Amino acid sequence: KYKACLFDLDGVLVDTAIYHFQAWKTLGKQFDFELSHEQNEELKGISRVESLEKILQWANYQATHEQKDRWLKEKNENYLALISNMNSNEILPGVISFLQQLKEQGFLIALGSASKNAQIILEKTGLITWFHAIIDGNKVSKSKPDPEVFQKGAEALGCSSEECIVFEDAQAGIDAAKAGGMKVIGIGSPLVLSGADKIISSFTEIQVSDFMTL
Ligand code: B16
Ligand code: MG
Repeated sequence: KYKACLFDLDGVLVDTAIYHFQAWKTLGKQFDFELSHEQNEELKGISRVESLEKILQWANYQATHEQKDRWLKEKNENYLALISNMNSNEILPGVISFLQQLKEQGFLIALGSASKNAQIILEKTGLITWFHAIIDGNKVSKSKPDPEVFQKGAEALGCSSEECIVFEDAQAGIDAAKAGGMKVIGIGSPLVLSGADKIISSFTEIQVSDFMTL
């Protein structure tokens, strides 16, 4: 019954969350703010602009439009520097063999990421060759938990939402998939994630046959 898999990028295929964390931490120094790991969890899956807004709220800092624009640019420059040496070693465990299985079984594969840097990360890691469609932060106007990114992914593959399974590490992404009427497999801990149809801690734990019955 399922024909397509839609993958989030950061935290699902590669662990760029650590780079986002470092880049925001560096930026935070400018307004004396130290981002915690718990706060970083809340930034997963949400857009760059929304992340900055949250951080400024936590820091209790009233920034001007000019400051915000400059800081968004600076954060991305920090981030791009951090990911500049990424390679296939940073693909998370089990991902390639899972993609291989999907390919052998004729599944369509799309990316559904909030990141505007998705394309470059897919290229650097060599993951790009697996994808039939790429929907990233440049192609959506509403960010997760809005279902737009996954709906556009399904549309690009010519599939209905019932035919898609989403793989997500962020609560906002799980909520987005559910809002789009899709089944979703959470990657992470059941202590942090809720509402997924199944939760696994990594792709080493899953076979195609495990989700066909969902
Ligand atoms: P960028 P995903 C998301 O990617 C990240 O989880 C989130 O932390 C980040 O703020 C967002 O991309 C925007 O990223 O600054 O590169 O445009 O998890 O949806 O693949
Ligand atoms: Mg993610």
